[in-house]
Amino acid sequence: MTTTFDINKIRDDFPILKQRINGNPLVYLDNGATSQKPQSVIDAIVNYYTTTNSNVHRGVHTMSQQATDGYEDARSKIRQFINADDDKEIIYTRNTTEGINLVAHSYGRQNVGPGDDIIVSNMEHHSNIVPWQMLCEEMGANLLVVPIDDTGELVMDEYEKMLSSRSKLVSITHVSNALGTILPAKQIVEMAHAHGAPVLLDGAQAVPHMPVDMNELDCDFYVFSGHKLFGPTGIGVLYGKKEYLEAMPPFLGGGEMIKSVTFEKTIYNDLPYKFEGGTPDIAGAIGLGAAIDYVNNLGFDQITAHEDELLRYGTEALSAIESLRIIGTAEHKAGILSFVIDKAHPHDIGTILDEQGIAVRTGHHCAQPVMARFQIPATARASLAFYNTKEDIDALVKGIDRVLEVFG
Ligand code: C6P
Repeated sequence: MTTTFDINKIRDDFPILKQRINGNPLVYLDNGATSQKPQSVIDAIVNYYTTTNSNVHRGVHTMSQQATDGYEDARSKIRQFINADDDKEIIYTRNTTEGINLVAHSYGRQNVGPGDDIIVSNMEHHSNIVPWQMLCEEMGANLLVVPIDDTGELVMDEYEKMLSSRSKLVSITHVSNALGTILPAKQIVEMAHAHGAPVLLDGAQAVPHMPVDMNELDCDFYVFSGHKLFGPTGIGVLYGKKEYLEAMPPFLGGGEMIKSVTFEKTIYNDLPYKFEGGTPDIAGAIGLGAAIDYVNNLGFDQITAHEDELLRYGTEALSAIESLRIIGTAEHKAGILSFVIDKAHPHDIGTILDEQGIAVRTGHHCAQPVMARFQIPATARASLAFYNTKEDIDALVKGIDRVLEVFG
């Protein structure tokens, strides 16, 4: 069942949005960094700690079983949310970063050798660069970087040229956090598969904005963070195709990821627990499940329609400001408006906006190679969520007017 898209009612579900910051109503446009949480997510976490808190998969007592049920129900919700085939393919992690590191450490060390290639793009977050650099250094492999054009699109011809029998993994973002570009993920996967290379998609900035479907994309790994999807911090997801996960060695050794231990030999647990060593973030998983319920209830038809309209409105408004330049003008974009202004450093833009209660992110957005590509030190970035409004964009434009008054 999908509810009607009543923006005032939706905003009422997010208590933090009622705050005043520096004497002004909060205008929260930093959703790319982390999103706000609806009351239902906060309640799910409070309820868990108030009524159920126990360790999972360990006890026969009632609360332990209830905690296990909540934790595993959330896994099923995640599986349905991304249309994966099996709960075993859903591994809980702390965040996107940990998911990528898990694959680099486990799949990478097992499959990548001297002279092999790992392919990333010029618009990756540092989380999708550094683990591969570390792996390549250790294994004597090469990190190949697909270039991007002036609008922030991937140069597909160059990508095609890089693929070969040496390609051991393609690891590319689904949506760029610094530019907003939505990449042609399905095509990227098909092209890699034609050369026998598996693909990891970094979905950190995709899952809050659009439906993602593992069967449709046919990627081999997909990673995202709960906190950008209106869930809590400290919980993330690695999806992996069963045949890959089955063949991969564990990442962290310890409790939960074993079937039996002697000093002579340890038998590892089945999926997904093989990759979930130690006590997990149970409350985080349950909170993420509640966030997915919330998003499902709104439905992506309504979410993407609303955000597309906001993006169009914001792009038009910012483009009308003469000394402002939008960085990232790809045809298909998620709700991200990165910009620079002549004479005003992004940090000063962010500070002046903050004085007016407007939260944006400024800096390199953990994507320094993107900044290098566009020969800029940083940008100011307004990133949208479904609870944003045209009034938020109007406030941003008014805030930028103030920046222009100061830096004229
Ligand atoms: N980007 C931003 O402000 P973690 O920190 O592990 O939850 O997510 C890392 C990450 C990976 N990939 C992409 C595309 C991302 O956008 C992020 C996080 C935030 O853009 C914080 S740096």
